[in-house]
Amino acid sequence: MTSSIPDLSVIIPCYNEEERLAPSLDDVLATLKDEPITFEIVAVDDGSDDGTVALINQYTEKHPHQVRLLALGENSGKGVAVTRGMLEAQGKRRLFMDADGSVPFREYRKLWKILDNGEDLAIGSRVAPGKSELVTKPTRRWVGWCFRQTLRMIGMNLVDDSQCGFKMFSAYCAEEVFTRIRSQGFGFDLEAIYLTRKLGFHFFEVRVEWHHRIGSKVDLLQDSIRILRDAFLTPIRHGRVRKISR
Ligand SMILES: Nc1nc2c(ncn2[C@@H]2O[C@H](COP(=O)(O)OP(=O)(O)O)[C@@H](O)[C@H]2O)c(=O)[nH]1
Ligand SMILES: [Mg+2]
Repeated sequence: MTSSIPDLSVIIPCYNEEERLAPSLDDVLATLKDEPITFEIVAVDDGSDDGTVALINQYTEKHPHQVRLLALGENSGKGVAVTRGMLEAQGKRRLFMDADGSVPFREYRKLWKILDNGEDLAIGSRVAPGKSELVTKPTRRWVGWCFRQTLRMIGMNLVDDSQCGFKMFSAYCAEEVFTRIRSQGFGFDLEAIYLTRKLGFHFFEVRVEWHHRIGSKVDLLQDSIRILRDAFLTPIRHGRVRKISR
């Protein structure tokens, strides 16, 4: 890193990711090595009880200027992990991504361009007509359908794909949004988009390449219900939030 404020921070929430994290970190480091930007990677350990911390430590030793570990100590949920990482990060732009590397990191360039165009938040989206492996399983399709209908009913259908773990914020937007986040689990994505809009920032959704990875720890039914509960509470929790005048 040449300047103390990196151009880009990459935040990776990690909960028991000893199996899936290394290829993702390698992908980020290899992609950014040849790009004309400075960067930092903030790996947030969410109280893992496997070898995740030891693995991250190997990377911090090998890449002390690029990789750092933020250890939460106890498992607190993805929302808490991303929030802490976003606020700990220093970068002018801050991207969070899942540890499983479902989105090839080179896709960050698409999000980067959107921020170049003056948006404050770029949202990676998996929505592709008839092409996702997820839509083949009937239970997932059914839960997904109920999930979307419920969001529509409560007016929280803000984007086509709120749950894809690949989003880039400007530092200003990240700080205003993540200091207000209340959802501890997977509901934080929707809450972040809601807050972005309510604070008067602008966002844009862009299709990114996405590959199904085994080892997901998401409980489809239970986590969908938790996300819907947070989605329902979000407008109540943030009723008083007003547009920031810029
Ligand atoms: N399941 C789960 N994931 C967490 C937690 N905290 C952080 N994460 C991270 O959230 C990301 C998404 O998890 P993943 O299992 O890939 O979800 P999926 O791709 O949506 O099925 C990964 O980087 C996890 O390591 C947590 O408490 N539970
Ligand atoms: Mg995943």
